[in-house]
Amino acid sequence: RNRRATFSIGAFNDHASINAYLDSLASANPHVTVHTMGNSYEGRAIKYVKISNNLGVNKKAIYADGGIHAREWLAVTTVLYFIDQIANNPSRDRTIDALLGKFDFYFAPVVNPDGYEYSRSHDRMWRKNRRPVISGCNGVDLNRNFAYHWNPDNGGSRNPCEEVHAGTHATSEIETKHLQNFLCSHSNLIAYLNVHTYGQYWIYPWGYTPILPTDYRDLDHLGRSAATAIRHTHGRTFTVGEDTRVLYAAAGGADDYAKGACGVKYSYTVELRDTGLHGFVAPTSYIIPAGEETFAGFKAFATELVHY
Ligand code: ING
Ligand code: ZN
Repeated sequence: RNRRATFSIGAFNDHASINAYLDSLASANPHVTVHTMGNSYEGRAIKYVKISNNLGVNKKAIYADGGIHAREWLAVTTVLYFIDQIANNPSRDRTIDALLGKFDFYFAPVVNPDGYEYSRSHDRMWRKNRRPVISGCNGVDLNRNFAYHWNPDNGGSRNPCEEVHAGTHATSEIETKHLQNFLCSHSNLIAYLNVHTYGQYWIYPWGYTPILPTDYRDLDHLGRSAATAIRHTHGRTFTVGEDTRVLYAAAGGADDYAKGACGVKYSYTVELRDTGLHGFVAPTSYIIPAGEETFAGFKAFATELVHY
């Protein structure tokens, strides 16, 4: 049976189909390799792809991931859209060829696969991973569990029954550990997008403090390049600024860790469409336009990044 038959770029696919798609892409395309960060608590492989034209040495790399929060399905489809565009370049876009001359790309569409599958099969609004923490309450909010200024009392919770439970200590979760290892072990990473829904924001550290990073002007400038390109695609407005200032304070997030602990300079949290009409429950009709606008933002961002 052709396993790819169950996967569609315009649908919300299950985790097994997504992993099978990544494998099939890698076997069909010499520019794509598939790797595993490690397994989730329930034993699912957290896969990522590397897309490279295999030319040049010591290229800088850009990494994006989705699905850190279980219910944010549009983040998963959007990262898959990026993978399809860069690996297959279906519209023969010269910008993509140019970017592959400058960067290597890494993408992990589902970094919380246990939560994602639970959201698909049991509770559409699930956010956390699925590890049993205490009797009757499962899950840690992975985006409160990272080991940079981790603090459950700053935008998280010590209560395992709450949606933003930060864990009993930093990096208590295996999924966090794999992601931290990935981020800090790829020393050529210059940019990271931690993709979420919803709200239409392109925001940067810090999440743990309202004090701006010393290089915030650089992050702001590149975020604005992305937001402008997004607006020119389907007219949506994305707000650019610091996590704490434009959204809310939250310690232990992936963007803070990538920048603060691993030195990934251009680290962002991207909140996709919309602004609340459908919220987390994005309709299937959003998948392609959200992919188009966010990828336009991504291309503008990466093109500008070449000059930095
Ligand atoms: N939003 C992010 C969250 O984890 C965020 C926003 C990230 C705020 C990092 C501060 C720091 O709450 C969603 N939708 O999950
Ligand atoms: Zn989220």
